[in-house]
Amino acid sequence: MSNIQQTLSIIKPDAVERNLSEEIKNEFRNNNFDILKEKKVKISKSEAEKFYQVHQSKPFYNDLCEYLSSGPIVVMVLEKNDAILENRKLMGATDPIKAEEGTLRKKYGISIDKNSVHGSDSLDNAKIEIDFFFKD
Ligand code: IDP
Ligand code: MG
Repeated sequence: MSNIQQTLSIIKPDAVERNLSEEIKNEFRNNNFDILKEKKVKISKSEAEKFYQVHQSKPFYNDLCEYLSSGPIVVMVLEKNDAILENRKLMGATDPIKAEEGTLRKKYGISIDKNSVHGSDSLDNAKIEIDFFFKD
């Protein structure tokens, strides 16, 4: 049964800085994701704090927000059948050391914080995150 979804993807500062954006976008295309929207932005620390507010009680919250606001990022709306789960599979585990062979985080991630990509984890969060970056 068809279950077309949209999910928010972010190419994080470590990957943009290493000029991996085009290569990573091609990974999505090769895996049959349609890139419906995309933009390169640099967000402020307070915007990062809002984006990651679900993590505000975590010990790494401050570093995480510093990091996401440290340089340009590429944000995209990806569409595919089961896009949310399919993107999480393509990304691999949060920690690149634990990510499976062939996943984006295994290929491009440097460390658990510099793990190159973000992807929404649920339908509700995908809507919230897409609105966060693309609501006019
Ligand atoms: P996810 O990106 O795989 O969904 P989350 O648990 O939602 O992982 O965490 C959000 C981001 O916070 C991760 O992508 C990673 O960059 C960072 N992070 C998660 N756990 C840790 C940690 O234990 N130390 C440092 N950074 C972490
Ligand atoms: Mg997450």
